[in-house]
Formats: sequence, structure tokens, C-alpha cells
Amino acid sequence: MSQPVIAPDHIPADLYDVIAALCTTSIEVAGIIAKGPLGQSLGSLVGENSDGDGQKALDVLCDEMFTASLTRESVRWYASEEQEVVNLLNEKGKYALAIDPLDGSSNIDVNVSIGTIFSIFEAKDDAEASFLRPASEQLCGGYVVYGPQTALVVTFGAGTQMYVLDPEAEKYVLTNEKMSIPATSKEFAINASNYRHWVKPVRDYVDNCLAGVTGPHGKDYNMRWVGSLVAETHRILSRGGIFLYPSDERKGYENGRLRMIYECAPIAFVIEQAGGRATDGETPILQRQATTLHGRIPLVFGSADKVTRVAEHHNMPAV
Ligand code: AFP
Repeated sequence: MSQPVIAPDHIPADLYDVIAALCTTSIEVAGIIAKGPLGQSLGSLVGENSDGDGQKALDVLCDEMFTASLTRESVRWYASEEQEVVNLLNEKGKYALAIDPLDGSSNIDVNVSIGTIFSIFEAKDDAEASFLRPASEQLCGGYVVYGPQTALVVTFGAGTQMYVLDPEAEKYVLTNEKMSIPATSKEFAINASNYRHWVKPVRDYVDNCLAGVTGPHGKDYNMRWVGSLVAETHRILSRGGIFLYPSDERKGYENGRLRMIYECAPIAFVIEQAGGRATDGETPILQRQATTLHGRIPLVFGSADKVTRVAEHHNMPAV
């Protein structure tokens, strides 16, 4: 018998078929991305999603591909960053799956890592109520990063596992059964071009990083910003650090940029299960609950001590 697309060992039996479908589709997506300009036009703007974000051809194609494959599995409700409302896929399905089919699409044409992010809840009878609930109720959170290697990082609430795609065998192979975020790191990731728009606690934290050995952190830092959440998450899981996408004063950024359901909740689940922390600056993301399907929320995650330090800045009295 041929090997399955992913070994079942660390995957709850009831969820196995859904995860296998995600894996199979992600392998097709990886193949399309790897062909780049030799294949179809991926980075052309084809429309706007409900939030007014530009949709690239690959965003739409990936959404269609994941919809098609998950329709055959036990997914009742499918909520996609690319679609305004929740879709009914299989009315007998037990699960509600939220997905950002292709995150980081501004990086498609420049050959930089991009990804698929997903989150699974038990389905309720009501479509939206299946997703508008505490992030701690997720059964599974994960992402696929399409980079120099394609990798799947996933948690079911018992540690975070990493699998790397063997492109010749077309299988995901387990490479780390319990990821652990390094506690010490000198890297921070934030879009510093927004400095003037940030709230004071965020500015103070970054000022302290920039002050280096002479500042309160007592060490020199390095900054990284890919503009692709999965790539930053993968780096931080591998070698520690902190990521911040805070709220800021720009119109439309009052709650940051990243969506609670499609991005923040699954990334927070993966990070916390690897020993890190994920907050909105103060409150753990896993204690937060989305109030709208496409709602945004500030996101700070990474090595636990660093995220705690940001929270301390938020809790300092304003001067
Ligand atoms: P796109 O999918 O539109 O490229 O957005 C990517 C993203 O949601 C996330 O992956 C990045 O962390 C963030 O946006 C980048 O935001 P900036 O444009 O402010 O750098």
C-alpha cells in the first residue's frame, strides 16, 4: 500500500481526513507557486475581498482549491478570508474550518515565502457562531509555509509539530514532534515605517530595543520584517524573537491589520503550544473572541519573556 500524504501518528483520528485533504491541496499549491512565471499569472490583481483588500489571482485560485478538496471531507462550515460569508460545504460535517488560503500575497511575484493558515473548531448549528467563540476552543491551528522548503506546522493542543514536504515522494515527513521556541533571541519584527502612528507602549518597547546595550534591555537587537506572517512565524518558532502588529492611528488600523479568525487565533495556538506567548499587547489571544467574521485584532507573539515585556509596557501608567 502506498504511504499516506502524512502519517497519522500525531493527528486525532477524527480529524485525519481533513488534515490529509489540506496537505494534498497544499502540495498542489506548492507546485503552482514553485513554477512562478513559468506557470499561470499568479500575482495579477483580480478583485477585492469584503474588507477592500486587493485579491491576487493566486488568492482566489487557492480558495477554490481548498474549498473543492474540503467539500469531500467532514467540514460543515468553511470561512475564508477571501469570502464575505461562511459557506456550507458538507451538511453532515462535524467541523468548522477557517482559512487564509494564501497569506502574504504581496510577496507572490518577488519569490518570497508565503503560506496558508487554518483553524478548526467543532461545528455548531449556526454558521457564524461556529467561529465567533473563544480562540481557546480551537481543536487545531496551523499553517503551511511555501518557502525554500514547504513545511506544515500544526497543533492539536498537545504540542506543536513540524512536517517538511518531500516533493519527490509528495508526502509530509515529521521533522519535529515537539517544537520549542528558543527563549533567548535578539530579533524583533515590526513594520517600523508605522512608528509615528503607534501607541506609546509599542513605541517605548521598540525604543528600548533600538537603544541596544546602553538601553534597559542591555543588548543589541536586529530587526526583521518579511511582510508575510507565516514566514515571520516560522522564523520565530525556529530561532526565537518577537513579532508585533499593533493597533495604530491610521484609518482602518484601529485594531491592527491581522484578522482574528484567519490569522491571529491559529498562529497564537501554534505559538503557545510551542512554549511561546501570543497577546493583543496585554490579553492572551486565546482568551479573546472574534465578534465579526473578518474582525481584526492587534497581535504580539514570540518568545514568552519578550511578549511579557510588551504587556508590562502597556500596563505602565501613562506619563
Ligand atoms: P497580504 O496577504 O495582503 O500580502 O498581507 C500580508 C499580511 O496580512 C501579513 O502576512 C503580514 O504580516 C502583513 O500583512 C504585512 O503588513 P504590512 O503591509 O504593514 O507590512
